[in-house]
Amino acid sequence: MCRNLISALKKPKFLNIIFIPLLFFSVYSSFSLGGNEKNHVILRAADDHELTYPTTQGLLKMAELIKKWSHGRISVKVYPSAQLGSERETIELTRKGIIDINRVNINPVTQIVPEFKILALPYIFRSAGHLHHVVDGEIGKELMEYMVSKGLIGLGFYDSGQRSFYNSIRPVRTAADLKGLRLRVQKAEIVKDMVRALGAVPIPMAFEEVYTGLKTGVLDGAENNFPSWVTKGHFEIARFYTADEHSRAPEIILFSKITWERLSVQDRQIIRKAAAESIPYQRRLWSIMVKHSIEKAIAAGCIIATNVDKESFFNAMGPVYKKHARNLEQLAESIRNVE
Ligand code: GTR
Repeated sequence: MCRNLISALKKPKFLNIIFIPLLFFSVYSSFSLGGNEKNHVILRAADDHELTYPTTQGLLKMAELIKKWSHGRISVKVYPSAQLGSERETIELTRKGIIDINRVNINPVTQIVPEFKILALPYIFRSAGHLHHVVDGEIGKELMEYMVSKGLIGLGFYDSGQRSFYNSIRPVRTAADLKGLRLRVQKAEIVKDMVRALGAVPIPMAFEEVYTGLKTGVLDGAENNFPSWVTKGHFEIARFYTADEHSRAPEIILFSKITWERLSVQDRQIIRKAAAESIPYQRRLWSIMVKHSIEKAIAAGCIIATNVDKESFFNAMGPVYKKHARNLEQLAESIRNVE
């Protein structure tokens, strides 16, 4: 396990010196059962955004409610800013029970639970309301079930708005304008294939490395929602944002199945309820953050193209649907039928 953990944490070496002992300490300090500490549970939660970002704030709200409802017996320590590793790595650490709670985007989850590709398909959702009805309803529940055999429990979906392209080279209005641009993608085949289908060059890279990639010119651009574009500083370099809104891939709160099975039924209920309560809270913060991010980018002189030929983007997605939605036709049909 030690070797796996070390290779999973591909962070600067000095950070490994800090975090590996910290993670091991945390594992052994959880579920301490002796003396006055009887039944005291400490859970570690990961997020790759900073503390003020709506997703991390959602986890903090969850932590607060868990503490309150367990009368201080369960503590959740939130590690923001990818301190416990980059997104793909933290998913593995969650499956291994080293991280207990993990807020991630569903795109990298598709590598482990292919059914989640249905939520990552370009232009599958008509609106934020449509997405909410799907993920908060029966389809969302069904999808969570596919995760259990992969060592993950899903506690709910947070908002992530719409992902669109941005770059430092030129304004982009149609799919053809993207041709040849080197664009960073998350570590997920479906996103890679989408960028390829648009005639651009996909470059898989951890979120934390994108700023440097843009700055050094290794990347011409990337794709993300307004808040990520702004909070990570990408807007300072990649100033042309194209509101093509190709994806509404939401965020998800994952819980480690290994940890889950060590908890009592009552504690599981507390955690589920706290996660559920944190969702409307996160979504409220999210809409405020989107508005502020757009204002900040405009004030900084960025160009946001809203008169985008979305049809040209959608029309290029045939190969993505053909490859990734092949076994998911029924699920796609059910999604289309949701109001
Ligand atoms: C953001 C998401 C992050 C991460 C990032 C990325 O929208 O909130 O967790 O997935 O995108 O592109 O890597």
